[in-house]
Amino acid sequence: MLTIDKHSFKKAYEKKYLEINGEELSTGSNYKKYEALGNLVRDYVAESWMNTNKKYNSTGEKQVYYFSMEFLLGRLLGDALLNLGIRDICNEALKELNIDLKDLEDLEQDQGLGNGGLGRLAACFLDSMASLNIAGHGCGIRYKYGFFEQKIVNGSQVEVPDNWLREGNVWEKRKNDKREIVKFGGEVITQNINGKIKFLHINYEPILAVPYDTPIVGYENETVNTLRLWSAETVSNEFDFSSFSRGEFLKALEYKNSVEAISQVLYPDDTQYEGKMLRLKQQYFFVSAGVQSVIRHFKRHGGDILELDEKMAIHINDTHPTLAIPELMRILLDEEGLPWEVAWRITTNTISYTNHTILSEALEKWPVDMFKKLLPRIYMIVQEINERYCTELWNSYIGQWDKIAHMAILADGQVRMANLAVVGSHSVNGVAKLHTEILKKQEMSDLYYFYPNKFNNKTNGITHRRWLIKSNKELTYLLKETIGDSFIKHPTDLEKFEIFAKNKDVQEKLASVKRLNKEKLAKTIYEMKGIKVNPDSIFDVQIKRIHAYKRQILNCLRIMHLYNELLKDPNKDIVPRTFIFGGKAAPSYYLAKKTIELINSIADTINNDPRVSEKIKVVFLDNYRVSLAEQIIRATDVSEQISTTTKEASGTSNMKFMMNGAITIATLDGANIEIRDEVSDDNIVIFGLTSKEVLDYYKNGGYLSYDIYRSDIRIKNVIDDLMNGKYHYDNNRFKAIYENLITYNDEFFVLKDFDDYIRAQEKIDYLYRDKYKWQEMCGINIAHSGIFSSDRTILEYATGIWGTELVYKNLK
Ligand code: 26V
Repeated sequence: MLTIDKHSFKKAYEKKYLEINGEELSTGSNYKKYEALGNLVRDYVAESWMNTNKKYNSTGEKQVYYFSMEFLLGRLLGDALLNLGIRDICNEALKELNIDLKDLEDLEQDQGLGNGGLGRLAACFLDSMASLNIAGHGCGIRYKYGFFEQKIVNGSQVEVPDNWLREGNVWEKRKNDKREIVKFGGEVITQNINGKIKFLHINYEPILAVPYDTPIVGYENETVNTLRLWSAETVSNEFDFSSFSRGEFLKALEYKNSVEAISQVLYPDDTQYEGKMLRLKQQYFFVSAGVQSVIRHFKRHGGDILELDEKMAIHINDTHPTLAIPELMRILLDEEGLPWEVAWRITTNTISYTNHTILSEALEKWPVDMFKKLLPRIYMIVQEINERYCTELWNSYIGQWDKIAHMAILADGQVRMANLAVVGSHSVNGVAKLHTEILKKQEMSDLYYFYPNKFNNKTNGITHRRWLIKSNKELTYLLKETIGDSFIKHPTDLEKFEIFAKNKDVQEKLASVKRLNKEKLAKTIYEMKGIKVNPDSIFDVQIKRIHAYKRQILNCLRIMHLYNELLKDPNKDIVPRTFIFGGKAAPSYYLAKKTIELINSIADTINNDPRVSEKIKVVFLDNYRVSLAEQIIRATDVSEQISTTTKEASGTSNMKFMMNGAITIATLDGANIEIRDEVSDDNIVIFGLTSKEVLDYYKNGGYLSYDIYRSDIRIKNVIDDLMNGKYHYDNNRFKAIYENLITYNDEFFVLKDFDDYIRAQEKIDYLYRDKYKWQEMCGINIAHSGIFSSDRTILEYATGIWGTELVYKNLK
C-alpha cells in the first residue's frame, strides 16, 4: 500500500500537470487534468511494477499466462486508485484544487477490447490474480478499434467505430525491445542435418509484433502484474522501400495497411462463427508472439526448457488461442530440438483450456486449405498430433469409425479447434456446474469418456473490488459500518451481513442506499434519453448482449402483456416499474437488431401513453459498456436472468447484481443454479423449463409453439400486436420476430415459458410491496455473494489447474 499524504499528493499532482502541459493547472481542461492524474498514478505504480518483475525473476516462481483474444477492462483510473489505497487521499487533494475526481474519472475512455462475458471474465481474473499475489499475466491483441460504439437512430442500432486510442492511453507502455517476428505463408522444406530431419520454413511473410504493457495493480499488496497486448506492424516499420523507391507509393501503403489490419479491429460477432482469414491471422499473430516471448523470457532468466511446464502455465480462454498448442510444439521441436514425445509432454502439461459456450454455431472450425496456406508448419504439426491421437482412438475403439471421425481434430476438410484444445491440454473446464455437466454428458461426451480426468468445473466469478467497492461506495460504506471491513480481503465474510438482514434499522439503510443509486441512475437516464423515470418504481433490468437465447423477446412480450392489462383495467393495482434494457447486437445478427427495434418501439409507445405512463416506463440505454454497467447494476431492484435453460454457460452479471442487493428472476440455467443454492428458493424467483425438459424437447421434439399461440389468448394478443401496427406504423417491422416465434417454432421456448414467467413477475410485484421483507431478501443476497468473487474462482484455478504456489502475504 502506497503511503502518501494529502499535501504531498497535491504537490505531486500540480508538478505532474505542469510537466505534461507546460501550463498552470487552473487554466487547463478537465481532460488534461485527467491525463495528468493518470500519469501520476502510473508513476506511483512503476516502482512496484519493477519490483514485482524483479521478484518473479529472482524467485523463479511459476508464472501463469492467460491467453485471451479479449480483455474487457473498462476504465482503469478508479481501479488503480482503489488498489493502491489512495482513493480517499486523491479525492480530498483534488477537492482542495476545486476538482471533482468523479468528473475526471468520467473522461476516461472505456478499454472495450471484448464482446461480453468472456472478455470481462478475463479482466476480473487479472484483477484477482494480482490481488492474490499470483504471478498471472494477460496476453492478447491491442486492437486499434475496440468493440463498436452503439448509437440508436430511429430506434435501430447504428455501429460507429470505437477509436479508443484517439487521445492516447496513459496506462500502456510500448516495449520496442520486446518485439517478436510472426511468420505467415511460405513453404516448409526438410533438410537432413547429421542424420536428423530438420524443418525449415522459407519464403514466409514476416510480421512484426510489438507489445504494449499495461500494469495490473493488486489490491494493497504491492503486486503489479502485466497485461501484454500485441500490435502488428511491418518489419521495416516503414513503407515497402523497394516499391516506394520505384514510385509505387500506393502499393507500399497498401502493404502497410494490410499488415496493420491484423490488430485493427475486434470481431464483434460472438454467436455465429465465420471462417475469416483475418481472424485466423489475428489468432496466430498474438499466440505466436506471446509464446515466443514467454519462452525467450524464461530462457533469458536461466530456465531449463525441460522444466518449462513446472515453471509456467498457459491458459487458453476458449478455443481462440488454441494455436498456442502447435506453436509451443513448433518451438520445442524445431527451435529447441526436443523429441516429439518430450515436447508433447511439456506442451500438454503447460496448457489448460476453458470452454465458454455450448452453442454449436460458435464452435471454431477452420477450413484446412486456408489453414495450411497461412500456417504451413503449424498445419504439419496439427496433422501429426491428429495422427497420433487417432491411432490411440483406433486402439481403443476398434472399428467404430463414426465415433473416431467425430472425435478427430482433422475431418471434413476442417480443423476443429475445440478437439485440438482438449487433446493438447491437461485440463478442460466449464464455467458453471450445469455447463460442465452438459459438456461432459452431451457436447463433449466422447472426449470426456476418453479423457475423464481432464474435465472439471470452475464456476465463474467477478471481482468484488470493481463491482462492489469501487462502483457502489454507499453500499460498501454500509457494509463496513455493519460488519467491519474484513470482507474486502475475504469476500465470503460478507456472510456476516446475514444476521443484519432482518434488522429493521439496517433494512432502512439498505433501502436508502438503493434509493440514492436509483436517483443517480434516473438522472443519467434523463440526460441520455430525456425520459423521466420514478425512483420509487421497481428498476427491472436486463443488460447483456442481445441474443435469441438470452430471450430479451420474452421480456418484451410480458411488458406488452402488462400494457394490455393496464389498458383493459387502468386501475389495475401494480407496483410501478421501470424496465431498463441495454446491450449490443452483432452487426450481422438480424433478429438481434430487430429485438432492439422492438424494445425501442415498445418504449416509444408506452412512454408516450398518458394512460399508463405513471405506472410503467421502458428505457433502452445506448452503448452498453463496463462503465455504464457499473452505474446500472448498483441501482437495480430486479435482475433478469431469463435465458433458455442449458444455453447460458454461466452468466456473470447475475453475480454482480446479487452482490449489489438485487433480487434475481431466473431460469435454472448457468450459475443461476449456484446462486439459488446459495440464497435458497426463498430469496430468488425461479421459473421456466428445467434443463432435463429442454434437452428432452431438443432430442425428441414434441414442442409446437403454434399450439400455445392458439390456446393462450394473452399470448395470441401480444403476438398479434407485433404485426398490427400497435407498436410501429410499419406492420412488417417485426415480422422476423413473429416468424421466429410462430413459423419457425420458437427455438428458445419463449412461448412455452411465458405463463410461468408472468406468474414469477407477479410474485416479484407481491414481494416488493413488503418493504422490509424485500430488503431482507436483498441483504441475504449480498451476504451470500462472496463466494462469487473471482478471488474464489482464481484460487480454484491456481490450486486445481495451474499448480501455482499461493503466497498468502497480505491476505490476512
Ligand atoms: C465466440 C466467438 C465465436 C465466433 C467468432 C467470434 C467469437 C467471439 C467471442 C466468442 C465468445 C462467446 C462465448 C462467451 O462469451 N461466452 C460467455 O462466457 C461467459 C464467461 O464464461 C459466460 O458467463 C457466458 O454465459 C457465456 O455466454
